[in-house]
Amino acid sequence: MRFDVITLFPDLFEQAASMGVVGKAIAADTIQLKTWNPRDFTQDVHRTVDDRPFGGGPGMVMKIEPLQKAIKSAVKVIDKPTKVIYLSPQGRKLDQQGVEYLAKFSRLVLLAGRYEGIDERLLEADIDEEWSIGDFVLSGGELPALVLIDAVSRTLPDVLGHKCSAVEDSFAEGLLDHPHYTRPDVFDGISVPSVLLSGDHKKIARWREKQSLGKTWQKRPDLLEKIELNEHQQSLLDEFIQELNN
Ligand code: 4GX
Repeated sequence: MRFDVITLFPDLFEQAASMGVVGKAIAADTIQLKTWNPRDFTQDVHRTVDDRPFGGGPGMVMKIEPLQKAIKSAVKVIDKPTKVIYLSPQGRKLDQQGVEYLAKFSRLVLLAGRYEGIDERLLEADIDEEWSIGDFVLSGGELPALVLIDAVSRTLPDVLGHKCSAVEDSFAEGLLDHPHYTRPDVFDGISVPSVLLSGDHKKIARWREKQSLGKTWQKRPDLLEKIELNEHQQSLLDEFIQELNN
């Protein structure tokens, strides 16, 4: 999977994308990341990328020409199924389902905007899809672009080992993860649930699934409304709720 990011802050991406799971995937060439600075596509001595809004008002708007040149240059480097994406609060809200949809493209071009936004004509002419990472306002699209890259990369077959795919499955099912513990087995007088020390892997898997259902029911009941629990899951959840009342 290849990401091309249009950004005034390429350094931010070099930094963030060198770390952790995404960094390793780039090192292994499972994903490729390239940045394109609209400033490099300007003609004037000041390398101007923003201008005052028509109609007046505070703030600046990103100029159309440097952005369009940057997008077109990025798009044409390789001939692969590509989506050009603009990160903005007006976009479709990103969730794991959206992440999996985006992961199906072999290449994404991400436009990370600054200032008050981009010229609307660029949106109409060159943007395929608009996505938001949540209902709040940031000072730029760079962090949303990094969020998207991280979340999409994690779903790719070779990025996480098989070990982690079970964890992934729990999210794919629309549930929260189960609780985690590590040593020491007693901390401040609080013990790790004994089942986790039992060595009985079937019992452990059952406990984790029950916790996953129970935590989702407690913390994010809205997620449960979106999915249909099977009979086994429903009885595990009933058991979780029953145990709370004991
Ligand atoms: N999820 N931002 C985009 C520029 C902007 C301003 C106004 C359109 C209209 C954001 C988010 C986000 C900050 C990125 C403003 N674009 N992006 N930027 N939330 O807040 O994706």
